[in-house]
Amino acid sequence: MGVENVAEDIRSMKIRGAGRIARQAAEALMNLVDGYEGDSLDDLKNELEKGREILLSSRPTAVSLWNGVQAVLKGYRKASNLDDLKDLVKENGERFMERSNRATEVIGEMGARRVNDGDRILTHCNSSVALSVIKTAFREGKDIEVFVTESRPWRQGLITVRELAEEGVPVTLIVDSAVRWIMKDIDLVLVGADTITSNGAVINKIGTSQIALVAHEARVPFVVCAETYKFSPMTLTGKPVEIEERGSEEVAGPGELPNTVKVLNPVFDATPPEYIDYIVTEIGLIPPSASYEVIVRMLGQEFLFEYEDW
Ligand code: RUB
Repeated sequence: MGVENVAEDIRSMKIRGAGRIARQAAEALMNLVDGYEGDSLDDLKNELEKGREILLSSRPTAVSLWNGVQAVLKGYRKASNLDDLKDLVKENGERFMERSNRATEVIGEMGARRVNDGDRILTHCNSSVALSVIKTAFREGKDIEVFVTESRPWRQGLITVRELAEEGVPVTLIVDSAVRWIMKDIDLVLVGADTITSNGAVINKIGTSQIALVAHEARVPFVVCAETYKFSPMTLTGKPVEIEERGSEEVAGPGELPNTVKVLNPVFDATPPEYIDYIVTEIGLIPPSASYEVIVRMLGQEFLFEYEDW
């Protein structure tokens, strides 16, 4: 798929979830160089720059998109001929895809070590990385049961319950407001992340922070499952994470409300580090306070300063 189509599908939520968004954007840039039939190095560089901007403007919150795009374009400005530029983008892209897929697997394996036989797990929305942990634990023969929030307004919880039911995992759907009611029966909360800031706050689907608060109150471990490209280099430089607000029609249909009623539809929220027990990454289980280290070591300052929009 081309850049414009991928950006449109991300905007309209056909492509969703922070990891998928990043991988599809990476693929779109690889396709762009693959399909380029011109013979101008500068022209292809301009196309890549335009593609980058179009992709980055599709959704504002998940830093995985920014990190994925940067990983594919790393060093492209220095390419001195067309073939080198095409090879560089393809190699970078393949490396990123491999890293992303492998990270999901590794996090599944490491996270599953902390899942005990008999655990009742609560998850929110639809995170492929949190699901990797759950599925790995189940495939290892652990007797687990999963409770999934509906996740209004898009109801991504329905995708999660279907996916788990297909695996044979015992799964129950609950409405978002039932979280505190169910928490007394839960042993472990597992969620994904769209962005993790340099101070260890986790930005994920709206409602995540309420779940963290309730888990904290009930002394239930609250665990985030996220690849290192969900950590935000920009937060090191003081840039706040933009919380996406989507249209009112996602919350209430036409004619359902008097026209004096306003609707607010923020789709992500921030969970403070003090409510997070640990973050499972592909480089290990880390406390939220290690986020600064992850950003500096894994993403690097040079990488960051290659672009103006950090
Ligand atoms: C999805 C969501 C997911 C994270 C992590 O929100 O909040 O928990 O993106 O997903 P949306 P993953 O449906 O609005 O994109 O672990 O798959 O990267």
